[in-house]
Amino acid sequence: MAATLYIDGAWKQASDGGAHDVHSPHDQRVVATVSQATESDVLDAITAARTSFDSGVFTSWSFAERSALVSKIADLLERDLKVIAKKESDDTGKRIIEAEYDIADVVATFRHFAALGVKEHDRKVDVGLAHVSSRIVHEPLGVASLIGPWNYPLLQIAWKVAPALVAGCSFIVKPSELTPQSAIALMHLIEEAGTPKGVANLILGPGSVVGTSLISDPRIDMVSFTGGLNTGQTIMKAAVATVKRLALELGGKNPHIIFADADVDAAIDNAVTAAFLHSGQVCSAGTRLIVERSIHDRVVNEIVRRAANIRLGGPEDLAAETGPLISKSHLEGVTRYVEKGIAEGATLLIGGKRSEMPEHADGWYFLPTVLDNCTTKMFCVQEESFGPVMTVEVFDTEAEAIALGNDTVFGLSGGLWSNDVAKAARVASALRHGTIWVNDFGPYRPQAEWGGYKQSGIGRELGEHGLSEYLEIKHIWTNNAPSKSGWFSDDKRGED
Ligand code: TXE
Repeated sequence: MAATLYIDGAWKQASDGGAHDVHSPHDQRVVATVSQATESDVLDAITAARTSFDSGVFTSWSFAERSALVSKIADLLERDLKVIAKKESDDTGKRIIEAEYDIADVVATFRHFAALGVKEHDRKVDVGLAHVSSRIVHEPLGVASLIGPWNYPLLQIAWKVAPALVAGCSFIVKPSELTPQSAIALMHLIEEAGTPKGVANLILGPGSVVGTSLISDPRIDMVSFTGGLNTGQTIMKAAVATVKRLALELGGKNPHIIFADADVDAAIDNAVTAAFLHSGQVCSAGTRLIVERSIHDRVVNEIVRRAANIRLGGPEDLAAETGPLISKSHLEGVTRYVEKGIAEGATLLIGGKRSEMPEHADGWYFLPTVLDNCTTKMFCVQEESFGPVMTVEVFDTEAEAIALGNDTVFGLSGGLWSNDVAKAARVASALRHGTIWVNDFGPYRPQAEWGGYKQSGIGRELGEHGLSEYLEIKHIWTNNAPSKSGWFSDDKRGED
């Protein structure tokens, strides 16, 4: 087995020789066997990151030099795009074409941060005193743990690694144990591009085994995490003792509002995509449909017809439109979620169970599902299933649509459809979510900030703010005509 941990500039096996198999969600075959780090490997990785940071080996590079490195990694990613996409498709079960789109987005992320790095970050401050020069400078934050999920494995890691490199941080990457292969490939490219030893480190294994030190060790300055709410809460608790900076992206339950005055055909088509793309395993999936009562039947009947036609299939199935769920336990969780919705009074219109097609027998395929007659207090409306399950609620007034759209502890994203420009602007402003799409659902660009209100997380990735997360801000005040402060008396009385 190849050595797959990357610690202090060297590829290593786990210190106890431990390894685990990665299984395809499509047919359960073993697609890779990778090292599973021990606690002592994790501590070695933290030591390497801390030592490299404190030595100045990378922080001494200018922003322009680090941007050039990130740009070079983008070139290497582009060179290896198909190979990496195949690995990601093996791990996630998603179609190769989708994985290729994702790796193209990874390249775009690296290019965005490389371009941002060469912009001027520091600034002069006019403090109103001729003899004082005052400057705000930006410095690398320190050592970061970068922990990623399994739905968009390399993309979510890229949103963290690219800005961390531009900023000059040292870091430890930990991808999901279910999808480690693309992170291993990225680490090879980071090495090939000439990153100094110890700056980038890779730890593999389940969070419950290798995560504790990554989120609590005092030598870690920051944890950037994308994953479930419960894990996010665990990370916040662990970060308290040493007041670590946190960047958390914890998913959402995203409202998708259709007004009767919208282009309803376009809205329906986008609603199908929003809910069922990647079988709903998308943090910004539009799985909570909120539709004006007068068009409910037209919209829902058409969505159900479309859902029935969605073709499920594995990586190599050219006719497939979406793939399996990530694991058996996730499939079981989504099944229970639908059962609970029905028990609470929702009406199952389609799906609600595992695919029974013979070609899906070995995979974790769940049918596109629509639950109608939902109300806001139901578990299935409030909680994220992270599967292909759309819930439907109705409204009569604009105020009701806004209230429903905001009746959630999450706040990652939301969409609305209306041809009334003023109404669309009012609703977009009233919805408390980090991204709002008007007459659209789903697109994002690395140039625009991404992140959540409320329990969807803390901080923002991408955009300009996505780099700021990895920087400290320092104010340097220089008095060019030093003089006494004169605050306390320098009277010599009492010295005799
Ligand atoms: O995520 P976890 P899971 C949501 C989605 C899903 C649920 C649970 O609703 O059903 O989360 O998914 C690492 N210390 N999202 O259980 O456990 C873990 O190894 C340090 C939303 O797969 O949060 C993995 O690398 N690390 C989401 C990462 O955290 C720990 C994407 C995510 O795993 C750890 C995925 C610990 N104690 C799921 N425990 C999104 N926001 O896009 C786990 N990890």
